[in-house]
Amino acid sequence: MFLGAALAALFIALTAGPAAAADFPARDSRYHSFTEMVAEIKAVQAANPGIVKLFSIGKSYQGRTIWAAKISDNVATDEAEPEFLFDSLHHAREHMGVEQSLYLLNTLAKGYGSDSQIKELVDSREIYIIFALNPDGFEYDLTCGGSHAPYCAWRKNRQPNAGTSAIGTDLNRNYGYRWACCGGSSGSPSSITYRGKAAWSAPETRALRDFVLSRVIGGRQQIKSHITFHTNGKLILWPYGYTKTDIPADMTALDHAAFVAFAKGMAARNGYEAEQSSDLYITDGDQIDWMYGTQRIFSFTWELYPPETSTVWGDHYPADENIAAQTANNRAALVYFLRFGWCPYSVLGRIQADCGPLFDDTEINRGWSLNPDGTDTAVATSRFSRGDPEPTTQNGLRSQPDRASSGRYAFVTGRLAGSTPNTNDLDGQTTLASPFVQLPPVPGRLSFRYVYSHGPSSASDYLKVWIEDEATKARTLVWSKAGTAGTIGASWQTATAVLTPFGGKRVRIVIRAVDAGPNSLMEVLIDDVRIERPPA
Ligand code: BZS
Ligand code: CA
Ligand code: ZN
Ligand code: CA
Ligand code: CA
Repeated sequence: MFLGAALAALFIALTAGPAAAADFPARDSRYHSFTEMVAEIKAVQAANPGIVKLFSIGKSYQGRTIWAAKISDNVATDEAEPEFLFDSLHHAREHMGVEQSLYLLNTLAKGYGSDSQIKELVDSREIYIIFALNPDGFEYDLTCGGSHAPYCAWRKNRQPNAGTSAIGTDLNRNYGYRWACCGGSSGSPSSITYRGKAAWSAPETRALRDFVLSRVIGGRQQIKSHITFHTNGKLILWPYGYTKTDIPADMTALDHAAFVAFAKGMAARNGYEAEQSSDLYITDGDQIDWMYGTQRIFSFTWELYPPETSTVWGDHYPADENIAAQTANNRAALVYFLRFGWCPYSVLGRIQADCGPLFDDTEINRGWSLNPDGTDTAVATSRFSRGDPEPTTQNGLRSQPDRASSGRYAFVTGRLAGSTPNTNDLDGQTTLASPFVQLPPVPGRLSFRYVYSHGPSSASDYLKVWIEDEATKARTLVWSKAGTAGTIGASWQTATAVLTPFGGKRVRIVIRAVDAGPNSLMEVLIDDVRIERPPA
């Protein structure tokens, strides 16, 4: 009996891990199986240890490793370089994506010693590739019988679902941004677009999420641009998938313009078609919606070769003779993406204004601190908060605008509508501080958008902006505006200040509003804070 129990335990130990490796049939042997993929990336690392470092972002449901590589100079060190993310194989049957990721790895690693453009990209950026987000599906897809054996045309992961024999979650419907919102996924476990029982119910999406969140440093997301490789249709898709609206409230007009221009720039280089992802069909809980919606990463889905065919087999199993030409066809578009993706606003010709050391449209939390000195006297409801300003009118005059300067959010005092003291009105002092930012030797200007409205006031009311030197803690006043006797209505204005005295320093921006004078309504809003690049 003990022996029986021990044998049973041994049997469980031996069978609990991933099943034996599956492979492509001889006619498609140029495709990499999961095992061959792992061997290939290990060989590339071994041949290029100075610039390629493999790591794992976590495990699949069945316990397989989700492999990733970092490619950069000084690869073991986290340098202050813009970061890029690529991933492939959310969907098991989309094997060309793995080939595209391996092509990219090889292009960067092999080109480093011989191609000056590749060397420059690798030296100045930190590039991450996640090769197969869905390794369980990868293996399973090569294990079916029937007329297309060994292919299964499997899409989802291999996670069981309670109360049914139907297996798997569509990983590209399981992300936690507007999950299940809009009819772009299925609640039925037997569907190929089953979204899972909750957002992030799949270990594979959690692993990707946790890796991306680990790249938020000092409140700022280091990954600037991202491509997820899918098949098929030869398309470049930008967010959102959840809505057909071109510029919904959770996208700024500027970001939309950058998405369109950047996608078209890539498409011009590989002959794909660029469009909003919902132009294909509505999806919810998909990856790029989460990447942009919560992280403001310029995130694209590439639908690789082949073009749309009439069958699932034609769509997903092009002969392996196509791999070399079709992955190489994307070289120029990938180089372009790596060149401009550190700041896609540069594609719009906005490099000076929008690609400096700091650009914050306040649509997500980018690491500002409230009350940094602990000296603020305004109560919580009256202080600055980041949110959607509610319109307020007092004595026929608009005191708080109903719109942020960009997108839907701004920093706003007493955010809610109304003029109740200490609730909607600022009373006392409230202070915001940006994260610390390294300025170049010759910095561009500080610019920001603001509203400063008030009833009859005096110079003891003010809005002031300082630059604080991290090393000395010294604060220098660079801009200020004081209250006046008249009544001033709300309108968005642009302010600028010269930063040349702070060249080469690590600094932060400190913004303070004080309502200490006559007890009348005072409102302050701040949006679109930029430390620009100097004019070229
Ligand atoms: C695919 C198609 C893909 C999907 C399309 C899509 C991706 C739409 C991202 C929107 C956003 O499976 O390759 O259905 O996931
Ligand atoms: Ca580096
Ligand atoms: Zn896909
Ligand atoms: Ca804004
Ligand atoms: Ca207010």
